[in-house]
Amino acid sequence: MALMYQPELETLARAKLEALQLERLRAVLERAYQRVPFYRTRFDEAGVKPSDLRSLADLARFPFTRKQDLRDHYPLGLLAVDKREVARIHGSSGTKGKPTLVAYTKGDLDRWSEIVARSIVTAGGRPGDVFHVIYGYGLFTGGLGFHYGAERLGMTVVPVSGGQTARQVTLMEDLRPRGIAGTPSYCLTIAEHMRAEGKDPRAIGIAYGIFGAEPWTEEMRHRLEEAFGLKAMDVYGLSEVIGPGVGIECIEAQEGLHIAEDHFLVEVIDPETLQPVPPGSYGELVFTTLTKEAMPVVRYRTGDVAALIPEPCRCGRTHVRMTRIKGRIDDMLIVRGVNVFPSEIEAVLLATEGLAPHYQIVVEREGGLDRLTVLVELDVTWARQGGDPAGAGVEQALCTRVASRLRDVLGLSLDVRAVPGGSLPRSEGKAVRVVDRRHVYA
Ligand code: DLL
Repeated sequence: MALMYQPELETLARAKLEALQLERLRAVLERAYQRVPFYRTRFDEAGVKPSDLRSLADLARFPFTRKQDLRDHYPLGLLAVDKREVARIHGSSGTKGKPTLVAYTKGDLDRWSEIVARSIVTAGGRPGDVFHVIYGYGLFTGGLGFHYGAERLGMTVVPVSGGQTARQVTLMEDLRPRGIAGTPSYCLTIAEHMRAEGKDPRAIGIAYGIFGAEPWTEEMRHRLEEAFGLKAMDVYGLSEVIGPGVGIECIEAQEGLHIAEDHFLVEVIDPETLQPVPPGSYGELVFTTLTKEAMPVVRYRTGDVAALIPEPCRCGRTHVRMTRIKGRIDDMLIVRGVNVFPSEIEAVLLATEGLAPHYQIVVEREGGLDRLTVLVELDVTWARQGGDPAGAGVEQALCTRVASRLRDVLGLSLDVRAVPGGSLPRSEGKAVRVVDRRHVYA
C-alpha cells in the first residue's frame, strides 16, 4: 500500500467515514445557524433547521451558498467567530470581479496545514525534500497554503513565489528541489525560459510536481512530465472552501483527485436543475466544510465542472476521487449555440506535435455571427530540428490540420492562426486563455 500521512483517516471504511461526516455536519450546520445571521435567515426561509438533519442525504434540503453571497457580505460578514479570533485572511485571486475574502482561526490554519501536508505525501513528497513553491505568496491561498503544509511535513521549503523567472531557474539549479508546486502554465513558462538559454529542465532532477489553481489537461501533463522528467499531480482547491488541498491526485494512480472527505463534503449537481447528477456524471461541484471554524460554508456552489469517480483507487485510499476540472461554468463559451470549454481546445493543441504549449482563444462577433480563432505558436525546438524546414508552408498546413481536428471534436468551425514565437502572453500565475470580444460589438 502507498505511503500515507494519516493512514487511519485516509483508508477509513465508507460507513465510518460517513458517520464521521454526519457528526461533523450536524455541528457545522448548528454553528452556522447560531452564529451567522446570513445562514439563519436562509435556513428559516427554506423552512429547515439543523436538527432536521438525520442522514447525509438530508443536506439536500438546505439552501446553496454562492460567491455572490460572499460578495454581498464583503468583507467578513459570514464570520462564525469573534473578529479577534481571526488569525489570517486570504482572498480569491480576483481574476473575475472583486476579490472575496475568507478568514481562518488558528485552529483552521492548523487543520489546513495538516490537509496540505497529507496532500503533499499523497503526491509523492517526503520530509526532508527540498520543495520549491512557485505559487504566489500573499492573499492568494496557493503560496502560503503550500508553504505551511510543507513545513508541517518537515520539508525544506523554498518560498520563491511567482515571477522573476531567471532567479527561479538559478535557485532550482543550485538547490535541486525534489518537488515543485505551482500553476502548470507558469511551470511551462520556466521550462521555456530554460530551453531558450540552452538548458535542459530535466537536469534539475525534480521528481514530482503539484500543479493546480487553473484548469489543465492530460496533454499538459505529458508536456510537463516530458519537459522536466517529473511526475505531475493535479491539486484542487478554492479559497472559499479552504485553499489548496480540497483534492489531490495520488502518485500511485495519477488518475483523479482524492477529496479530503473528512473535512469537505462533496455533491455534484446539474447547474440548471440544481438536482444531483447520476454517479459518475459531470456537473457542478458543491462543497460543505466540515471542520472550518471561522467561515464555514454550507453547500457552496463552486462553478467548477467535474465528475466523481466512484471506483476504489489502487493506492488504497478510500476517499472518493473526482476527475480533473473540465472548466468553470462561467468560462464555458457558447459559440453559435455550441458549448465549448477551453480545456477541450487545449487537449487537441497540446496533443499536436509542432505546437508550443501556449495558446489564446479569441471570440469575436462579425455581422451577427460568432467567430472563434485559436492563436498558437510553433514549437521552436521542433521547427529548429527540421519539423518546419520550408517555413510558412508547413506552418499553414499544421494550422489547417489542427483546425480540422478541432472542428471534429467541437462540432464547430473555427480558424487556427500561428503567431510569432513568444508573442502570446506568458503566465506567471493563473493563465488567461480566453479573449471574448463579443460584448464590444454587441
Ligand atoms: O486557486 C486554490 C489553489 C491554490 C488550488 C493552489 C490549487 C493550487 P482560488 O484563487 O480561490 O483558489 O481559485 C479557485 O481556481 O474554483 C477553480 O476554478 C480553479 N482551480 C483551482 N484548482 C484547480 C485545478 C485556488 N486543479 C478556483 N484544476 C477554483 C482546475 C482549478 N481549476
